[in-house]
Amino acid sequence: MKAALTTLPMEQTSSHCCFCSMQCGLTLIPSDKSPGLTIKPSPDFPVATGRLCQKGLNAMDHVIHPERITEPLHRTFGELRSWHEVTWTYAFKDIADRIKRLQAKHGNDAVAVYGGGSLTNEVCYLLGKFTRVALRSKYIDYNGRYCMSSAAAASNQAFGLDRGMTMPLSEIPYAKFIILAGTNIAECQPTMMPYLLDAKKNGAVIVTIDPRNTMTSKVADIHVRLQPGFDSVFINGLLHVMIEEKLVADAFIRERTVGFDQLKEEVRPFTPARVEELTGILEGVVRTIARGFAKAETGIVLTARGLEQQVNGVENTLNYINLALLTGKIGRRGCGYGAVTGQANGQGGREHGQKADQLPGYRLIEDPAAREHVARVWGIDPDDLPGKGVSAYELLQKVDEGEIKALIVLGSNPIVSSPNSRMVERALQKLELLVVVDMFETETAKFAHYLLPGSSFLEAEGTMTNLEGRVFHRGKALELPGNAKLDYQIICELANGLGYGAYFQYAGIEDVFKELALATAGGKADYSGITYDRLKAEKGIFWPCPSSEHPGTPQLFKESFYHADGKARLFGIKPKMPAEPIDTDYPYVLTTGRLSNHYLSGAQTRRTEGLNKKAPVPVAEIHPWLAGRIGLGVDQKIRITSRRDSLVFQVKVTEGIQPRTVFVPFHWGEELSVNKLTNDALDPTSRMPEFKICAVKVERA
Ligand SMILES: Nc1nc2c(c(=O)[nH]1)N[C@H]1C(S)=C(S)[C@@H](COP(=O)(O)OP(=O)(O)OC[C@H]3O[C@@H](n4cnc5c(=O)[nH]c(N)nc54)[C@H](O)[C@@H]3O)O[C@H]1N2
Ligand SMILES: Nc1nc2c(c(=O)[nH]1)N[C@H]1C(S)=C(S)[C@@H](COP(=O)(O)OP(=O)(O)OC[C@H]3O[C@@H](n4cnc5c(=O)[nH]c(N)nc54)[C@H](O)[C@@H]3O)O[C@H]1N2
Ligand code: SF4
Ligand SMILES: [Mo]
Repeated sequence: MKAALTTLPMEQTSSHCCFCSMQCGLTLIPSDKSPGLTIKPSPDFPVATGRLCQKGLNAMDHVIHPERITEPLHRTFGELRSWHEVTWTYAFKDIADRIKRLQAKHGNDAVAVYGGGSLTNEVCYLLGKFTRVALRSKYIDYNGRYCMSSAAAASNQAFGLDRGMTMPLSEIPYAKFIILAGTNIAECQPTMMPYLLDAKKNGAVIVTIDPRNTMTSKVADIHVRLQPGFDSVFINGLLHVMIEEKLVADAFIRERTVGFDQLKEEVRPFTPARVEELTGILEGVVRTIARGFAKAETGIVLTARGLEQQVNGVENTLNYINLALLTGKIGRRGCGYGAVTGQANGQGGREHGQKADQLPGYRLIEDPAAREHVARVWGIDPDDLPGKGVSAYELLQKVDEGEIKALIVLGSNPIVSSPNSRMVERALQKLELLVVVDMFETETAKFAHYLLPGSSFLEAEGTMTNLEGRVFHRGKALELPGNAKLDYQIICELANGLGYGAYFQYAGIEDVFKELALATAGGKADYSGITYDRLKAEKGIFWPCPSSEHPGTPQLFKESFYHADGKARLFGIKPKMPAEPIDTDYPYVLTTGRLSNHYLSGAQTRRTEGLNKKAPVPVAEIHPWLAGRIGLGVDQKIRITSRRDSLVFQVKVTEGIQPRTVFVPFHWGEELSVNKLTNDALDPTSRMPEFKICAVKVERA
């Protein structure tokens, strides 16, 4: 493999960080040091003006990394196991021939696509179109299933619309009471912290709810250290107090919601005394938070993966939404609910057809009107559109079961990021064709027949949609290295090889966006009033934006919600057990998550020296009580065993974690990959895996 070469002359100097959903603006400036450019915060992008976190500042390192793949690589397993370079012409032809043969023998659905939430709207859109039009397969899903699916399902059920945040970040400083649940903003969206600190300066009370003391809980007035899995019990306690003490917004509930009576019944048994018994959270704390939030003139509730990545993730999220609805804190200044989106384009990535049941514009693939509309834009017969497929993990199970024979992965590293990952490892080895489009030979690419060099964020122009629902344009800054290709061109050329090139003729990426905008017209995530010209002039437009005169919609739900009757839905939640409750054999809870210096499967940040040296390996966090129980000595490691596997980790002993809980970050592969231990039980609605809870044994190693 050749060292990656980046021809540094720039086409433009502004871009956006490739990592989290804040999508901070950055500027490339010439420097004396290699590679001749450094990254500085953008002085004018209105989301995190003048700020970047450590990841953003170091975001160029992986782009110019010597391990970057710059030529199409091919290998046959068996005798010849090592990669050899091939031409793009050879790769496209051979991949298309193999797909055609597999589909002739096993049917169209034998070939599947697995996408990602870091990709531009245009690439996400094309992946969906490619699967339905060129492969004519129903099987596509993406890594966002592991990320935003529970929040998405809950927002759709409650509001009739899923845009992560119902309001722009600029509303946060006006909130007088902020609840942050299962969201570690200080490490995961660091440049959002100034908004919270501004609110605090304006007198806001901040409550964090998390089994660990985090960097985020440091700014909280009250930190609720809950055992994983108990959010709905705790929230029912808050709702109980609000109703019992008549603190709810009667007029808002009457005029703008449905379902209050059922909710009232459900929370009746959850007196603060009972909640204390079940969770250990003092009665007085329950009352203080309930009263504080309900009585505050304005308030915001933010949730993230902590309570969403559970088999009860949708219900947990619905219960947090209940807090905002019951107190009328939505659709006005300083108020709102937000599921804090994770990936760079985690928002746009879930709107344009990468989901198994979805067509562009957040349309449902099973809705005849939606099929009709999108088929017309694509120039095909609606009857030729496949039906709905299955969720990401279930798709990988179908690989394991042999129903799916070929898989194209673009923008994800599912061996590191999927639960119960030994299953995934086994499954991928059964594939007759695995094509990975990436910048690196990831853990997943180790099992690929083809590894195709795709583009990095600095090389690919396109649009992204940040955690607020703000659509913006990201220009091309650098030339592609070697023979790497733009992701969108790879998809179009694969379609061409399959004989469907006529449906993928674009003069450039802006052309793809124009078609995307048409395909979304009239859908829930309506981008039809957005153009590249507007985005360049306006520095972002909030969807829905249904016409060229429409200014976009920063604050949602001012007058009505998106259900047919305009009302939101309250759902009374009966708290349920996790899929794998602790017992005498497996007496502790393993929860997993992130660190500030690494991003997701680590494919990019483990190759970034400045970040990797700060956290070279995963370190498990345990409470001194647990350390004492297992007789842990100085510098000893621990063995964590779940029903699926057993791994050894370095340890940090900290008072800051709930005593029965162990936390391990998931950014590593192979024998350091905590996903070998995690449970693959799925939420019945969102099909989100239970990354945040599984029962484990902990011993000295
Ligand atoms: N540095 C960094 N930033 C990132 C990412 C990254 O990998 N690294 N990833 C991005 C992506 S894709 C995402 S989705 C977001 C994720 O952002 P977050 O969801 O904020 O991150 P996590 O660490 O997964 O989980 C958040 C917290 O949930 C807590 N938690 C665990 N179980 C429970 C529970 O039962 N209830 C409650 N209330 N809390 C619980 C954990 O202790 C943890 O502190 O971050 C984005 N930003
Ligand atoms: N145990 C546990 N597991 C989890 C989670 C957890 O909290 N706990 N969180 C889950 C969550 S929230 C998420 S989002 C998933 C994410 O899981 P993954 O999707 O596996 O995460 P990434 O590391 O972002 O993988 C993206 C891959 O695409 C490549 N890539 C990045 N940008 C581009 C591009 O523009 N073009 C191309 N062609 N390739 C690109 C990168 O090099 C990388 O290999 O992990 C999930 N897994
Ligand atoms: S906050 Fe997120 S988008 Fe901003 S620099 Fe850090 S990782 Fe990048
Ligand atoms: Mo995520």
